Formats: sequence, structure tokens, C-alpha cells
Amino acid sequence: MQVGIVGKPNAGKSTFFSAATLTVVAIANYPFTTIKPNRGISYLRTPCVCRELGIQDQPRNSRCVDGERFIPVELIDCPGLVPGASAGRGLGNQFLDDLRKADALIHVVDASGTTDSEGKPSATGAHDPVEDIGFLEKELEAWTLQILLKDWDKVSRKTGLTSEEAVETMAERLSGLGMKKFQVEDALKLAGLRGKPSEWSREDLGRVVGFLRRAAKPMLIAANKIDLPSSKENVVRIRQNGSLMVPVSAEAELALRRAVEKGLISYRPGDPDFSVNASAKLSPEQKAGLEMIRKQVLAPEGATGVQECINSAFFKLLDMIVVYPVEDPERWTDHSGNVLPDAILIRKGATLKELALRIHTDLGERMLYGVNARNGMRLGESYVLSSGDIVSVVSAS
Ligand SMILES: Nc1nc2c(ncn2[C@@H]2O[C@H](COP(=O)(O)OP(=O)(O)OP(=O)(O)O)[C@@H](O)[C@H]2O)c(=O)[nH]1
Ligand SMILES: [Mg+2]
Repeated sequence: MQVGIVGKPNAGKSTFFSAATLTVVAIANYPFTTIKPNRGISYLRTPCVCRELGIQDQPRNSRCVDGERFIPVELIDCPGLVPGASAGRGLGNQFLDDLRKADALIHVVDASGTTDSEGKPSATGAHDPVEDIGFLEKELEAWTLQILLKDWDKVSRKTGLTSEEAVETMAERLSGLGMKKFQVEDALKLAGLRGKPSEWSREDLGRVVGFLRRAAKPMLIAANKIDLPSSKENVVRIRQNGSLMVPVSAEAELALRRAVEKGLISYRPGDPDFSVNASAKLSPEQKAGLEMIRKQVLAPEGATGVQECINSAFFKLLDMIVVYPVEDPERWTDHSGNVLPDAILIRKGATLKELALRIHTDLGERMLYGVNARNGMRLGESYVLSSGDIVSVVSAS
């Protein structure tokens, strides 16, 4: 599963990415600093079941810090997109290609209003960030429509396409964008399209693409730069816009994570505060910088927002849950004796069989039954997993 970080130039996408992945990337106050996408690993944060069970775990595929499980996920930092990108403006539509594999998007908006719609620095608060919200959806949808409509008139008329065949053709064309056949079917239903595909208008297909985009590339807004005073009132208005929104200070998160790396403070991503380590010798500048973050971001907002964006992308946009597969259901261990070794992200509604197939095709295919390690009860392969389940799969050897 991959999450794309998108938005206009200079909004703070690379700062967000760098803070979330602790990867050093180019960050600068001018548009198009990033020209090739950056990829990196960040972590989802969830309360670990070890805390609830009062046991010490030995994570293998993830990390556990004081009862909080951090599960690796992939992030893509994209180059900036400007209005008209689908028609070649800015760095053009080749960069929309970077989003093909993304399952969800975090749209970084400069909530301070200090950059215009193309990311050029402007007088404080002069630009209305609410204007930056809708354009990205439009560009993504225009780009999808272009792919969908290539020779569409010819294809739909000449071959006397049926609506079933149209679904196949559309799904084939859009598969490279990570859009699935069932999503095409759902979108056609939502748009109320039936009958002859040759009679569907461009507007009809535009509506289909709108539904498809929402299903295949769901998006949340990271209202960034909340440490700047001009953001306060804008954040209230962005929230009124109705989209899922998280107030963020990517710069504050980056500073905190760097201070952790230097051993200066104790802070876990997503925490509401930090503490200065007893051994740390802070310079007056460092002290002032950290206090500023506490006063302007952590105290009023409760967190920097970066972790919440990543969590929301997986838990809210993609509707995923975390489960803990083990080999020994009595000891909650893998074959080497590691307690609660793995935390796996899986779609809500997934069955035990799907989990077994995810762990290993062979395990899924040879599965006999499962065991709920919390109570020793047997589970069938169609058992629907719940968040926090600890399960083992028994297979024919
Ligand atoms: N005050 C403040 N400034 C920020 C924040 N996040 C990023 N910036 C600044 O915004 C400018 C742009 O940051 P980048 O991360 O390079 O922005 P980008 O969206 O990746 O830009 P492009 O790669 O050009 O599209 C830099 O000067 C950052 O220091 C923030 O949370 N608060
Ligand atoms: Mg960048």
C-alpha cells in the first residue's frame, strides 16, 4: 500500500515527507524544488495489543515503543502540481503518472496563504488556500478522463459496444492507474449510466471518473504551516469545506524528529508533547526553537499532525485494520519464540483466509482452520477479522 503526497509547489510536501520518513530530500522556498518523486518508508502508529495484555513483545516486521506499534508504510513525495497540469502546465502531466500506484493521497495545502496558486511566495496571507483545495481533484479527473476517452467515440460506435464490454474496456484502460473493474462498475451505477455506451456523453463519463477517483484515489487534506499565525483563520475555513482535514506543521515535526536523532529530546511521532533529555546540552537557539514548537503547535493543536495524516490515510481513507498473526496461539509467538512478532495491515472485512494468503500463498492454500489466540477458539476460513485480533493459521503439512 502506498500513499502519495501531493499538492501545489512550495506547500511543504517534501518537508512533510522528510519528517515522516526521516529521509534527507531537497526543501526550499521556491516552486518545483522536487522534480522527481521521492519514495520512503514511514510508520503508522497504533496502540499495541502488548499493552492491553501486559506482556513484553519482540516485534519483527514493525517496532513497538512503550506500547505503541509503528508499522511500516510507503510514502511518495511528488513534484508540485499546478492548475492546468493535466494539459501540460507546470511540470506537465507526466508527473500525474507518479500517482498511478498510490492507493490514497495526502493533499498538502499551504494553509498560511503565503504562496500563490503556483507556489510563488506572496505577501503574508494574501492568497486564499481554500482556492487550492479543489484543483487537484479536477486535474486528476481531467487526466483520468483523457486516458479513458482516447479514441472513445470510435471504439464505442464502431464495435457497437455493450455496457458489459464497456466496463471491460474502461477497466482495462484505467488499470494502470490502479483502478479496478468493480470500481468502474460501482462508478457507472452511481452515475446512473446504463444502455448504449455510444450514447453516453462526455459529461456522463466525467461524472463516472469523479466517482472512480474518489474510490481509487481517496484524499485527505493536510492543512500545513499551522505554526504561522495567518493559518489559524484559514484552517477554520478549510475545515468548513467539508473534506477530511488535519492541521499540520511539517516543519515542527521535522525539527522534533531531528532533535530525537541527536539525542536531545524524547518524542514519539504523534505525541502531544516532548521532554528534553537529562543528558542534552541545548544551545539557547535550540531551546527557543523547541519552546516555540510547544507553544505554537503542540499546545494549541495537540500534535504536529503528520502522524495523524498517515494514520487517517490508512484507517479512514483506506479503511484498514491491524491484526497480529502468530504461529503458537498459546504463547503468541512465531517459530523462533518472538512474542507478537508481526502487525499486519489489512482491509476491514478481510477474512482469515485472505490473511493466510497474505502471509504466504502456501499457507493460505493449505489452510485447515484458524485459532483465536485470545481465547483458544477455533475459527473458520471465512471468519471476518477484527482490529487487534491475534490469530494463528493451522495448515496441512
Ligand atoms: N512555517 C512553515 N514552513 C514550512 C512548513 N513546511 C514547509 N515549510 C516551508 O515551505 C517551503 C517549501 O517546502 P517544501 O517541502 O520544499 O515544499 P514542496 O511542496 O515539496 O515544494 P515543491 O517540491 O517545489 O513542489 C520551505 O521553505 C519549507 O521550509 C511548515 O510546517 N511551516
Ligand atoms: Mg518538494
